[in-house]
Amino acid sequence: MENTLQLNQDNLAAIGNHIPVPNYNRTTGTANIVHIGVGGFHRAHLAYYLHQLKQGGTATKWNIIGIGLREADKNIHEVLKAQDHLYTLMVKNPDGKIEPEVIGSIVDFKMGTTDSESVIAQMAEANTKIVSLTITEGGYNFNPTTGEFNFDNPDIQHELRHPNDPITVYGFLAAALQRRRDAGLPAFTIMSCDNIEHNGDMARKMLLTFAEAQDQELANWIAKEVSFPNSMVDRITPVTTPADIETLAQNFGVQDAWPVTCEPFIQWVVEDKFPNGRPDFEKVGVQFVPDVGPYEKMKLRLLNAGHSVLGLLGALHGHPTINACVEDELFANYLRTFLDEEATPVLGDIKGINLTDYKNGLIERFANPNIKDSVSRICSESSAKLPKFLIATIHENLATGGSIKFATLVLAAWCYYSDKKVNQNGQPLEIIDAMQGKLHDAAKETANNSLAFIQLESLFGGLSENERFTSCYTFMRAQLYKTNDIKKLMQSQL
Ligand code: CS2
Repeated sequence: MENTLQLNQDNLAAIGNHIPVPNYNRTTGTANIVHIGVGGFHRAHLAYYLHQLKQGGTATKWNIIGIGLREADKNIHEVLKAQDHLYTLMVKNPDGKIEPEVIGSIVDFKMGTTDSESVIAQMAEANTKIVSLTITEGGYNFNPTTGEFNFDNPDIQHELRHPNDPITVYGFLAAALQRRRDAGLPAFTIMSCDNIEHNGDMARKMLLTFAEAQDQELANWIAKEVSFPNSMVDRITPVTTPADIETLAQNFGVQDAWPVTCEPFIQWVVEDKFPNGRPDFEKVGVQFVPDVGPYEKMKLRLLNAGHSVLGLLGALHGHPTINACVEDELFANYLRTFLDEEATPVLGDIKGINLTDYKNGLIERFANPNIKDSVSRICSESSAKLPKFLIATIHENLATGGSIKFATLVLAAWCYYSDKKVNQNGQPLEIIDAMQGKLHDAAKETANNSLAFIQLESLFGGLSENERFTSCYTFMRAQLYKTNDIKKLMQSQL
């Protein structure tokens, strides 16, 4: 398209002739949500919900201030700064239609790595009512099997010794809450938006453990004053590709260095525990419920686990995307059988939800051919995801005598994936995992000891001592290493 317009505040009116743009005043509000972890998911979810409210003329005083605590956040910080914190959300429909919209609810962005004082000050200021988090499963700093805080993390050790020089989310939260307490200000609400069961309870437990090691009185104040609503968050948000940037410029005339793409589906179920106020999110479809536990469990054990099943098996076979996996009939059958025979029986009662409809909906979402969600994104940080998404289901089925073979095969595939680092056709795999080295060494060691991989206790939590599991796993692993044919193995289990 000729006349592409660079996305920024000055061009907003002109861009509005091409695609929808914010119709509200974007100056800093009097009630802020300070958000840590401004990745694609936050920009497709919380920031979008708030944008919708503001478009509708409510929540006028509410704004989001982004925070980056990792070196890697520098990139998005730079991009958003150059665009006056505006970005485009491109909703990709299954029929191929793309609906882009400029989102304006983020109004500022600060980096903790270079400007920790201004991050602490921002969180400590009276206008900050909520601090929200999308720091990923790995960001919570807990041992996946025991659920206990990891004091071995050198960053945590550093900030315990230097409370004025925070690095992790816990150092920043504690420093800011300390200031609020000293200033006689009410605490902010800490709202986790990550894929962790009881995410609010987990954030609370981790922060309190950290604070207790730093300052018992502060820990007591946090325990009494800070609210941590649990929530279930959902919207599939693939990694942005150069092709997305190109499509936005060519087809819609907008030059945005980092748009976000996502599916049309969106869901947020959250506990209504916001003593310091919140926007009227129910007006844009957010569900406030007394207990999100069943919703979280359903989503993590069906959607996220389903993703991991397809991702790891698909990576081995050479399927590049999740939709390519479900277009393959064998993969679609395998996924459905895993969901029905292993994940569903241990879910318990999810009141008011028809699980068959939910699973049908999931498979339709996975099949959206325009989302092109890469298996490498899904497999990234599997060590932080699988214990909660998949391994928990195996443990529960072992306890109840339920089927375990579909999930166990995925663990054998994970061993192969970590060991060989290539797919079964010899093509290199893009592996992103904080535990990559350990996983690789343990997987390699299976040449001598077939159980070496699942003896990584912090991930598998005693599975290697369960005979029913080890005999199933040993068989799957041996078959896979012998045949180099994941589909043959999947087929043989159905
Ligand atoms: C995915 C999630 O990270 C993953 O492996 O399963 O990012 C998933 O797309 C979101 O949780 C959807 O809400």
